[in-house]
Order: sequence, then structure tokens, then C-alpha cells
Amino acid sequence: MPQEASSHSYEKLALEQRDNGVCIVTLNRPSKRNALDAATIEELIRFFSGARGNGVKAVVLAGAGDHFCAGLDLVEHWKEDRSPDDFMHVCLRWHEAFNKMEYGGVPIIAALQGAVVGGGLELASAAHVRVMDQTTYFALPEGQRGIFTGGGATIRVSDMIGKYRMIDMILTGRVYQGQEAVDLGLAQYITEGSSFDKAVELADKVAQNLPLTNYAICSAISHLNNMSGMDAAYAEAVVAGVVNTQPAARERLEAFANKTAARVRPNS
Ligand code: 1HE
Repeated sequence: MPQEASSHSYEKLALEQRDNGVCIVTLNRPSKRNALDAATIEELIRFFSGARGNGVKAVVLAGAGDHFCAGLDLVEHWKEDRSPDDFMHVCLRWHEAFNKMEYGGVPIIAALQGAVVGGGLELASAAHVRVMDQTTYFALPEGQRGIFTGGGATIRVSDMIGKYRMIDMILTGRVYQGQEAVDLGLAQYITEGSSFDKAVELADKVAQNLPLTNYAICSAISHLNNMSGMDAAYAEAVVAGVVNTQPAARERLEAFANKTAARVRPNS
């Protein structure tokens, strides 16, 4: 593993770089339910800033212990008695981390268990694929805590489930779990067993795609969604021009033409 990605230089995250390019990134404060303190956010920024350059092909984002993430470190926030200016800058660092994730071009599969709440849901929503299990539950407790979201829930959670469902969650503290959460779009997969095992299976699969193709999927789609329809169509053509003519794709196209590539079949 290159120096920058070396797990020794991280205290809040545990990193495991696997031979196939998949990196397991684990929030590692289980005694605090992986609450996001400022130091954890800085480590997320550092890791995701360097991931592509360090050859990471896909990430499984997990939380140690029974809960994925309890959101903002409320105790740190309370102890520091932050000013509006301070907290605005805290939020800007969260956005830096989560934008690096969503727009960074490296596929991120979140393995969710237990609480995925407040900022924990904001973190999960910056991943590209979310896998939940039978213990996973989603909530935005900010309304009850006397605070507001600051890590992008108004954008990404609204995007996933619609503005009014997001408003209901934060206003009333409503909790979603089980198949209903998948049906609403909070996760794409629900497992009977471990969400982690399924997330690794998916990461192993997507790590076999060409990196430039994954870059387009995990960066361009989000950028294109921020544009007007006309501009998005133009930019999509430019991206496809680059990606669909990459030399590495020729081998795969040739295999299709020669009938040696797998065909797309319905699930059996
Ligand atoms: C924490 C945090 C935290 C736990 N900040 N320390 N998020 C919330 O409102 C969720 C707050 N947490 C909870 O509701 C519960 O802790 C859980 C449901 C996640 C887990 O319950 P449980 O019974 O397993 O654990 P616990 O006994 O509540 O907590 C264990 C320890 O973790 C305890 O510390 P200890 O030193 O007393 O052992 C807790 O204080 C600590 N802990 N959650 C700090 N969040 C950019 S704006 C984003 C806005 C938000 O994210 S608001 C949502 C905040």
C-alpha cells in the first residue's frame, strides 16, 4: 500500500487494502458508536482524496461494532461550545469529505448495520451503493436534539427518498427499517445475513470494471445530475467519448464480438 494510504497513519479509521484493489475502510470508534468527531472527518477527507491515486478500485465503508454510525459527535460539539462560524466550518469539512466520496470516482459500497442516524445517514448517502441487514435502521434525530442537518442530508437524503419524506424524518424522528427502507431508496440491498459480506461481494465485482468506467459512473453521473438537461446531455457525450474509446475497453469489446464474453441473462 502506498505511504499515503498506509493504515498506520490513521487513528479513527481502520484500513485493509486487499490484493484485488478493494479497500475496507472501517469507522473504528465502536465505543462511541462511530460518532463523527472532527478528526474522523479529516481522516475521511485524507483517505478519499488519495484513494484513486493510490490504486484503490473499490471501497467497502463499514462501521465497527453493532452500529454503523451515530452521526455528529454530540459530546464533542457540546464540549467545544462552537460559534456559528466554527460550526459552519465543521460542516464545510463534512461536505469536503462527502463530496470527495460521491464525486471521487472510486465506487463506495456502504455496509450498514444498527443505527445509521443523523450524520451517519449523511455519510452513508455519500456512498454509491448501500447494503443494509435486518438490524439496520435509519433516522434523522436532529429535530429532537434541537439541531439541523449540516452534512448534506437536505441534498442527498432528499434525493434518495424525496423532500417530504426527508422532512417527515427530521421533523418527527421517524425510523425506517427492513424492506420498507429499501423500497423507499435508503438502501439498494437488504440481506438476511451480514451486510458486510454482501458489500464485499459487490465491491469485488465492481473492482473488475475498468477504473475509467467506474470513474465515470461514480463521478460523472453525480455531476451530470447537477446540470440542466441540455448541458448534461452534452457533457454525457463528452464523457462517453473518452470512456467508450479507452484502449482497455477494446479487449472487452473484442471478446463480445468474438462471442467469448458472457451474455446478459435473467436471474435464474
Ligand atoms: C455518542 C453518540 C454521538 C453515542 N455523539 N457520543 N446522533 C444521535 O442523535 C444519535 C445518538 N446516539 C444514540 O441514539 C445511541 O447512542 C445509539 C442508538 C446510536 C446507540 O445506543 P447504545 O445504547 O448502543 O449506546 P449509548 O449507551 O447511547 O452510547 C454508547 C456511548 O457512545 C456513549 O458514550 P460513553 O462514554 O457514555 O460510553 C455515548 O455517549 C456515545 N455516543 N452516540 C457522541 N452521536 C453535521 S450535522 C449532523 C447532525 C447529526 O448527526 S444529529 C444526530 C446525532
